[in-house]
Amino acid sequence: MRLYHYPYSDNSRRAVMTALHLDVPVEFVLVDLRKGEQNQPSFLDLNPNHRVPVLEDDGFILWESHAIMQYLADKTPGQTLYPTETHARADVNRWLFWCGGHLTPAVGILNREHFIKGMIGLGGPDPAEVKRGEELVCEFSGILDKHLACREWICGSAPTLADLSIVTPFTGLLATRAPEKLPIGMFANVQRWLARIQTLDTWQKTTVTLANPSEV
Ligand SMILES: N[C@@H](CCC(=O)N[C@@H](CS)C(=O)NCC(=O)O)C(=O)O
Repeated sequence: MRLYHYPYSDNSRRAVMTALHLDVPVEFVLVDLRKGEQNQPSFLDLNPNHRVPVLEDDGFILWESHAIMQYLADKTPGQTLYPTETHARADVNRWLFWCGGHLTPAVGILNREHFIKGMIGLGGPDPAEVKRGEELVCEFSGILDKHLACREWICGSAPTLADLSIVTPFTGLLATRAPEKLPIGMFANVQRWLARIQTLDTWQKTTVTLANPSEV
């Protein structure tokens, strides 16, 4: 199995963390987004969306980070990250969709305004967009904070794919380079949960790659 990724990509990181946590034998293939390698024809054959992560398993190609996480778990006998009981699995799925549909795009607005625009020569942050991004991040973080008031992990007493997914927008580019621009400091339960995630082996292994975020 091959997992195409970029170490500074939040979307890649959740797939990489899942592979490491499950101990799936995966060859990690770097796609350097700074060099535009995602736009090379050979990569576009794998993912016409020009995005990482992508998984290749014996000729089967899968893109979309959450689909990759689910696939890796389903291929791993005895795993506990992705429960098989119907309600428990639906609960995890709910948070994966929430992350992809709400939280990640909200943090994405702030990433774009504070970093990406500057990197690609589109000028400085637009205050109206920054305000919109901050409001959305606060709204969704508030929902998660309330949910975590009586839980150690998002779906109960043990980590699941939901935790490995949701942690990545909270700890990506913005949080690494300018934590003060990510308005989540006031959410105590989220902060405690983030501290808990940072004790996971898989977290530590993938954090090494964020050692020099100025190179992103
Ligand atoms: N919904 C996709 C999003 C993937 C995505 O946006 N990846 C970014 C890096 S975080 C990327 O590869 N961007 C390169 C580009 O847009 O050219 C997923 O969850 O896998």
